[in-house]
Amino acid sequence: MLRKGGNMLSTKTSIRNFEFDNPFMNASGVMCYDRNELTQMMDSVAATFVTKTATLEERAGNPLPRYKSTELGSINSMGLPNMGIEYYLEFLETLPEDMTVFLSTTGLSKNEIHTLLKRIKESNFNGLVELNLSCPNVVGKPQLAYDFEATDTILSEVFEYFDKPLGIKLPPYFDMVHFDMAAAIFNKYDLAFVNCVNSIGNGLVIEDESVVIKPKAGFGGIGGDYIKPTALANVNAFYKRLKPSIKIIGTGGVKSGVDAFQHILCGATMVQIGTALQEEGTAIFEKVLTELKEIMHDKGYKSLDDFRGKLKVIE
Ligand code: HRO
Repeated sequence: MLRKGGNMLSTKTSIRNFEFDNPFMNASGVMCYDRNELTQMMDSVAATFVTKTATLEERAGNPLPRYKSTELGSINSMGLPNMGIEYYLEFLETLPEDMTVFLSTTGLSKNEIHTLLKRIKESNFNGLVELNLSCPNVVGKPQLAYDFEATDTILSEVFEYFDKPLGIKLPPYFDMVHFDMAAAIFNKYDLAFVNCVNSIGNGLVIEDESVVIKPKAGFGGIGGDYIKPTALANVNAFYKRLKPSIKIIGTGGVKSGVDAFQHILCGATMVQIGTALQEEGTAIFEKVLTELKEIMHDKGYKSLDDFRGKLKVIE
């Protein structure tokens, strides 16, 4: 238990000059579709939130059923349902000035990405932008960040004009060579953060001889317990390879203080919760924050810096 008086423990964390009381926020796609859900995020213990990935126009997304929870996590093929960029910009403009939030966005083409980022550049939005390069669920659209040449090209074009803090949402990588190649590209740019990881794309869950979601014959993005080891590996691989100015957001399989502690140990600056937030609602943030503080207290850590990136290896 935490003692009441004299408790000097801090869970503060920061990206660029933005400071957050704790590292917790939703993962884009969960509890962030509209004003109602974003307001629930604001009323929670989470330090900040990210919007659903916004496209230029509103989208209905894929046909239902398109999300299914399982014992070990979830599968989704939402297909980028969102209210459109103007809706989110309008909502974000109503927030108090001292509140820093994340706006997620992506285009269905290179041109759309540029149109969106130019619109955001000209807007009054003054938080952090998360460019989603890894949506696995739009039919006919590959995950951009698996194409290193295309990723390099788009980043080089974006950084010619975009001057607000920008990070990218990455798919999981599974090969050391790919960690090296991706990091070499990201290190060329003034990225504020990379977010590791999006769902593991194109998995298949089967029940009673059948797929469980309708789009793409049942193929969809996998989240939850299934993906924690992959998420931790990606957080740690990029923490070791990226220049220190590029922070890591850890996402994947977080449902307890231990999970969050492990993400931070691997190098995460912020920790996002997706599947567990979908299943348990915003009360998950209070639980996970309390558990994280208890772990820090038991280990004698007073700040996240005391253990961030300090994963031990076996000599
Ligand atoms: O909307 C989705 O289907 C979706 C997106 Cl954009 C994403 O980035 N990751 C995901 O698992 N689902």
